[in-house]
Amino acid sequence: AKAAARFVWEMRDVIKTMPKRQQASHKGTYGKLLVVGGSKAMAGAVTLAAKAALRSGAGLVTIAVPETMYEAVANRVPEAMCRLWPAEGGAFAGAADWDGLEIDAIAVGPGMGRTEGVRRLVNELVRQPVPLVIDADALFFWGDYAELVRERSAPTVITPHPGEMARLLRRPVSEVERDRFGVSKRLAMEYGVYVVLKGPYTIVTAPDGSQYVNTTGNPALAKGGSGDVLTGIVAGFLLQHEAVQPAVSNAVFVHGKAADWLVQHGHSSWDVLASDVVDALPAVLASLT
Ligand code: NPW
Ligand code: AMP
Ligand code: MG
Repeated sequence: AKAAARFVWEMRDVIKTMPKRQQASHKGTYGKLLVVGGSKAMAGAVTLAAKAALRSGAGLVTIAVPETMYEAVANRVPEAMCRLWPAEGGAFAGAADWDGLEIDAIAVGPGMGRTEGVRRLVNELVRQPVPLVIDADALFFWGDYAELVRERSAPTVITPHPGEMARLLRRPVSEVERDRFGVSKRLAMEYGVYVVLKGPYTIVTAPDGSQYVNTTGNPALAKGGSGDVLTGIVAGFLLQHEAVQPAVSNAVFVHGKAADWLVQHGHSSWDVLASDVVDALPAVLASLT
């Protein structure tokens, strides 16, 4: 068997691959992102993801949420535009809802819940010919659409934590944690996806099986909302990078680095909130220019 190509993705790799913002550019240059998620019980996740994407340089962000959340979301992220998707088992009225919407990438999952409506919506979004980040509750329906993912020609990135990875593979968490490299690689190669297996030393695996280990981040991130922020950064970077693996690895690096910066600047690893991680992105990104 061929030796596994494994790398540590370091600061110098990030600096080398971060795309510079061009003088001759406008918001469209940096991509139009659709962030799909949200439910009554989890209103924050989708706004965290959208804010993180905007803070990461996305040019235009549209948040798609169920109708019941429209006010909350629209008021919380004034920079983002807003669309609706029918929730709680309602039929998916895709064409009508996305009328006139131009998108360059989609991030789906944060705070979505696991209703029948979500299942249908996710299956619909997987068919869109743009780069796609699948996270959180959208991963719950993996079995439904995995074959569709295999046939996608635009890049697909999935961002499971070990619990989500275990559910997706129908294996115990202990088995995932015992062989983080192996399970990531098999999944990435089988479905042609970029796999971000989260946790300390997050592993990014490309569809060719090459693997990139992240060294930033700390237990301050072990709090609700952290993953939702990562999803936004990944999507934001995907829009701006030429190549997918550096986009994803840079996102994971910057996300962890923001948490590291916080504990070095007046925060403890107890108090950090996911919103603080978003708020620390400016300091981290400024250090990369
Ligand atoms: P446990 O509890 O540790 O024993 P789920 P989720 C297990 C939204 N959120 N890391 C774990 O076992 C998300 O966006 C909304 C993590 C448990 O059995 C999703 O839409 C927020 N878990 C939704 O909540 C803030 C691990 O996996 C299961 C693990 C559900 O997402 C919070 C958890 O996975 C949240 O982000 C590990 N290393 N190892 C908001 N403010 O709106 C084992 N597990 O059931 O998919 O739940 O991650 O909370
Ligand atoms: P989620 O479980 O989806 O909210 O994602 C959690 C995020 O926080 C992932 O990016 C994890 O890699 C990160 N994270 C959680 N716990 C730790 C930890 N102890 N050390 C480093 N990163 C962590
Ligand atoms: Mg999560």
